[in-house]
Parts: sequence; C-alpha cells; structure tokens
Amino acid sequence: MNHIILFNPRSARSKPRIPNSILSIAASVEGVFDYVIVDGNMEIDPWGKIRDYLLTGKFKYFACTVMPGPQLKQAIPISKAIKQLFPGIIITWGGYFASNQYKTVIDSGYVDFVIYGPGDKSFPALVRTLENNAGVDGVPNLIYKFSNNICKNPKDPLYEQDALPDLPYEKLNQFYPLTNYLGKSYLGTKTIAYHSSIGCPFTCSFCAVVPIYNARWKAKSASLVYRDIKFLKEQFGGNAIEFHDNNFFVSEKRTIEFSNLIMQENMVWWGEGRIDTLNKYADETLALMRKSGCKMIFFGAETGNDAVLKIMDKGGTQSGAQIKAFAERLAKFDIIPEYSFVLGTPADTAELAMEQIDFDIAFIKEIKRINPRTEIVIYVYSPVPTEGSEMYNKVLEQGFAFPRQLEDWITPQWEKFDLRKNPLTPWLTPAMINKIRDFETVLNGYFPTVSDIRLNRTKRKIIRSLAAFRYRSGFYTKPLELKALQLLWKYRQPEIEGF
Ligand code: B12
Ligand code: SF4
Repeated sequence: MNHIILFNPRSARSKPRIPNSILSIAASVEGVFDYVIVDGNMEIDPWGKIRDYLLTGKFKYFACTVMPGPQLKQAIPISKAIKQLFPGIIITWGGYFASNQYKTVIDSGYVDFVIYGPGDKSFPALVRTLENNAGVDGVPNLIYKFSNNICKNPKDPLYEQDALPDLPYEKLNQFYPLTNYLGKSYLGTKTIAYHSSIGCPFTCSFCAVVPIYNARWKAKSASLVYRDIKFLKEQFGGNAIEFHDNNFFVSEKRTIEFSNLIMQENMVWWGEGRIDTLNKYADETLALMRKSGCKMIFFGAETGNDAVLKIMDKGGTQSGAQIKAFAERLAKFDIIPEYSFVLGTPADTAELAMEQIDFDIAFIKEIKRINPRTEIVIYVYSPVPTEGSEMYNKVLEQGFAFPRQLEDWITPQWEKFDLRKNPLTPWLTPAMINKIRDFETVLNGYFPTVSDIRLNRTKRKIIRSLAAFRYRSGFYTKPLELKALQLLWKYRQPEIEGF
C-alpha cells in the first residue's frame, strides 16, 4: 500500500494555527494519493497515532515539515523510531530547517529525502517516481544520498501561486475541526493564519529565507486571497487574519486591491513587511489599509546603526533615521508598528560588540519616545547559513559552527539557539546576553505587549509601575521581581509563539 502520513510536529504550546506548510503538501497530492494528516499541535501522543497508522500496513510514506526550534523535538525522535521499527517507510522532510540544514538531516541516516524550498510539485513528483521505481534525479528541489554523496537536484523557478491547487481545508476539518485552529488573539476571536506569497525579493544577510528563495517572490492575487478568506469566514467563522508571508507588502498595487476587497468584511488583519517598502507607500494607501482593518504591521527594524544595517544588507535603503521617522508616520495612521531588533551581531572586538548592544538599547528607547505604541520584539542574533554573505563569513571567521549531528539540535543549548535566546556565538559573552535579556525584561515590564490579551489593565499598571524606575534610570541588571511577575502571569512573548 502506498498511503502517506503528513505530519506537522508541535510548534506551539497553545493556540494552534492552520498548519499551512503541511496543508500545501496535502493540496499537492489531493485526489492523486491517499493521505492522512497528523498534527502534533492537536495530539497528546502523536507518535502513538502515527504508529497505529503504520501498523495498518497501508502506509509507505512519512512526510514531515520542520522549522527550527520545538518542531525538532517531535520530528527527530519520531522519524528515528519509524526508521527503526518500520524500515520500509520512506521518510521525507521539508520546510525551513530541513532546507537550510539539509546536510545534517540527510547524514542522520533516518531521513531519506529533503525537499528544499517549495514542495508543491516536488513532493507529488517524488512519490510518483518512487511508485514507478524510476530514478529520482529528475525530481526538482530534491536532496538525497547516492553512493555516499549528497545530491542536490536543480530547483524549479517559483510557481505561479494562483495556479497551485486550493488548500484542502475541508479535508483538514475531517481530521481536526478547523474551528479549533481559529484561535483568540489580539486581532480577533477567531484568527485565520493565511500565507499569501512565497519567498522574498530581498537578500538580508542574516535571514533564513534568502538561501532558499534567492531574492525571488511570488504572490497570490488579491482576489484569490480574498476568496479564500471569505470562504474561511463564511464556512468556519474566521473574523481576523494573521498573514504569515515573509513579506506581505511587496506590491503596493496588491495591497490596495486586497484592502478594497476586505473592507466590506469588517475583519482586523496583520502582516509582515519592510520599513523602506512601506515608507514608499502613498498616504492614501496607508489610510486605506487602516480603514480596511490593518491594525498592526511587523517590521524587521533590526538595528539603528547604519553601518550594521549595511552589513545586514537591508536592501541598501533602510537607515536609522528612516526607522524613527516611519514609526512617527505610522502613528498618524493609527497603525501600530511592531519593530523587531536583532541584537548581538558579530563585531571585531568584545568592546565593539558591547557598544553596539548599548547603542541599540538607547535606540529602542528613542523609538518608544517617538511612538510609545511601537511594539518592540528583541532577538539575539542567531546565524543562518547564508553562504557567501559578509555577515556569515564574519560568523565563520569567529569560530562558529552548527551541530553535525541531527540529535544535537534538541539539546537544551541548541534549542535556545533556535529560539534566538542564547545563540552560542563565540563573540557574545554571558554579560552581553544578560544585558540584552535584562533590558528586554524591563522593557516588557514598562511596556507590556498589547498582543498579550490575558494581561488586564490592573496587571499592566502593576508591572509598569514596578518597572518604571529601572526603565527610566537604565538600571536593568537582574530584574528578578519583573521576571517573577512575568512568569506568574505567563507573559506571552510574540517572538516565540506568535499572537
Ligand atoms: C507560522 C510560523 C510559526 C508559528 C508556527 C505555527 C504552527 N504551525 O502552528 C509560530 C509562531 C509558533 C512560529 C514560531 C517560530 N518560528 Co516560525 N514561522 C512561521 C511562518 C510565519 C509561516 C510558516 C508557514 O506556515 N508557511 C507557509 C508554508 C506554505 O510555507 P513553507 O512552510 O515554506 O512550506 C513550503 C516549503 O517550505 C515546503 N515544505 C514545508 N514543509 C514541508 C514538508 C514536506 C514533507 C515537504 C515535501 C515540503 C515542505 O513546501 C511548502 C509549500 O511550498 C514562517 C515564515 C514563512 N513565511 O513561512 C516562520 C518561520 C518558519 N519561523 C521561523 C522561526 C525561526 C521560528 C522560531 C523557531 C523562532 C522565532 N522566534 O521566530 C519560533 C519558535 C518555533 C516553534 N514554537 O516551533 C523562521 C525559520 C528560520 C530558519 N532559521 O530556518 C521562519 C522562516 C521566519 C523567519 N523568516 O525567520 N513560527
Ligand atoms: S526583507 Fe525580511 S524576509 Fe526578506 S530577506 Fe530581509 S529579513 Fe528576510
């Protein structure tokens, strides 16, 4: 038998979202091969479920999506157990982790194939080829081992997104009620996760999207996006949208069209974009977006330092002055800028690395002065293998190396690396990491995120007044009282779990 198990390992403790990665693979085999979906976010014992499926003898393929971080905690042991107990099952991994760390994945010995980049055509082609006992060298976007060598087949150009098959929402609904995926968030009571474009046209040197998409971007048309959203609203009651695109706002024309269409639906929406791109949008467009329900936009501000921005290769047009001016501009349109910063980038000496951290902390405080509603997300820089970029070269020069064994990724140190909390990068001393983390705690105390909907007004007031002295005076060291409160109130960090 040749049935397929599609597995989405657990990625969030709560608030499961529509598993778009695995659902797009489901779409690619819908009506061609029989498949089941197992969602680790919805199962107490996903391994038990997978084992029971395999014991039926009907299955031949196990396909798993893997992003860095918690998903590895299920992806690794489950794939390993399948290979040990059911050696005939063919295991394929796809997604950002599998694509960027393919050598380690293939060398593990228990993952047979990696699909790097889009799997929409590659996965059905792989299964078809294997079913016909043909050679896999013609399957696009495929990585595998042959005679002890890792082979990388050529990659297809990005597909026209409107031409791809529709996501099989109703099929997902047969496995897990779709309404359970439409969670309560800052945006609405039933939030839809939607992915409307693939890739990104930029080449920021620290970004995991770049090695996979090489500055390519393709989007669904506004009318198709609207059609899908309307379907999810009418069939399942969705009332808000979280766009999961790397870069939703590349085309102003598409944003205008979408805003005009969604206006009548009375839905709040959110997406990720670039400051320099949106800064070029006309005032009328920004006003239209807000009117249509766009309440907050996530931006990679990264740093206020122009020299570091240049090394990060932020397209050559983003500057510290622009980041500040844009926060002020968005305030006029009542759109909340959610700025993410990457602190702890490599520097030639320890003094310079510390100076850069101090500079960014001061810059973030200035942004807060300019537009206090700006939401700040802080990451510690974690390298991604963007081969050939100035930043990655610097990282290698300083002695950084990724784990060689797949299992090492689930050790506590590397798990934290993935969450961009403790990057194991040689140029950052514990004092630097502590400074970043302590400042983050004080900042989150003084300005609790609006996206944590469980934090009521009283709690906000208490923690804000407790953090006021530290924030104003710059005394961030060991804010244990704030940490205790955040722990007690289960403060939600949007950078780890989304809204
Ligand atoms: C949604 C999301 C989350 C959600 C998870 C939601 C869920 N499933 O429950 C949450 C908010 C929890 C999350 C968290 C994190 N995330 Co996240 N996340 C995303 C996001 C925005 C969308 C993923 C998605 O659905 N894409 C839509 C699908 C259609 O695209 P796709 O996954 O690329 O799938 C295509 C191909 O990759 C391939 N494919 C994918 N899977 C498979 C499987 C098989 C078998 C095959 C054949 C092919 C295949 O085919 C698909 C169709 O073409 C992506 C960015 C993005 N735009 O993709 C980041 C992203 C994947 N996340 C990322 C990271 C780093 C994280 C974190 C680890 C860290 C962080 N702080 O952000 C955390 C913690 C992880 C955790 N808790 O698991 C990075 C990965 C970067 C990297 N270094 O590789 C991304 C790329 C964001 C970014 N630009 O930095 N994330
Ligand atoms: S704009 Fe964003 S998604 Fe695009 S390359 Fe830069 S950081 Fe990555």
